[in-house]
Amino acid sequence: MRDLFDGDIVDQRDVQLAPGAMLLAGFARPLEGALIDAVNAIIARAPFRHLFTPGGHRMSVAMTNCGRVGWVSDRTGYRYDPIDPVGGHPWPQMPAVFADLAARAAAKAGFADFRPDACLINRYEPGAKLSLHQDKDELDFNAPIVSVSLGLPATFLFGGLNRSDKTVRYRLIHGDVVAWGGPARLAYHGVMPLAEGEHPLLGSQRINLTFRKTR
Ligand code: MD3
Ligand code: FE
Repeated sequence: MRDLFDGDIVDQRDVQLAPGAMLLAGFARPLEGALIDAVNAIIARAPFRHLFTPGGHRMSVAMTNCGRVGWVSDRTGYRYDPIDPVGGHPWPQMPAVFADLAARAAAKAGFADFRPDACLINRYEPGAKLSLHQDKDELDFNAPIVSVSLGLPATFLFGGLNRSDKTVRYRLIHGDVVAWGGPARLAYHGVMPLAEGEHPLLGSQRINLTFRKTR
């Protein structure tokens, strides 16, 4: 992330949540239709599924992926896998609209040349949550993770480098994009149980895209 120079225009919907964590509020809004169409094409071939943790717990968030590899969890552990274990075939390709959005958002947040090779797609229905965790299954922690929120709003928890560090809560709404890099890259984070609601485009759900460079 670079410092500002004299003459730079500052978008006031861009907010640094923490060092390395830049919220681009509403950045994905202009693409909402194309993004939802792309998600629907992906889930026709790689449906949402509830993964099990290595500890044997069924996750309340349903997941799928697109890109060269996808994040999977089962009794043997977590990994990035080129094959969707449900269908036994490669994950759907990452649509250009996804890759372009992720790269533009990362650049705007100060992370040049972000080329993700995986996109994990999370679906929250009311009550679904994601417990506090770190994203550390990727090999390159120099690259940021870019997240895109669609549908119902969520309360996101952002902590520190230790699980016991205090957490701050942020509301993430439809169209919000966040780039998480630098000192934020290995911060603990999670999502509070999704509240009931009805979104005009997505109904009673929240969909979150996370773009990752895994190697
Ligand atoms: C901060 N997803 O998929 S997105 C995940 O809303 C995940 O579905 C949440 O955590 C969701 O792993 C949060 C925001 C996010 C994503 C990755 C991060 C925040 C992050 C990685 C490091 C630090
Ligand atoms: Fe995460």
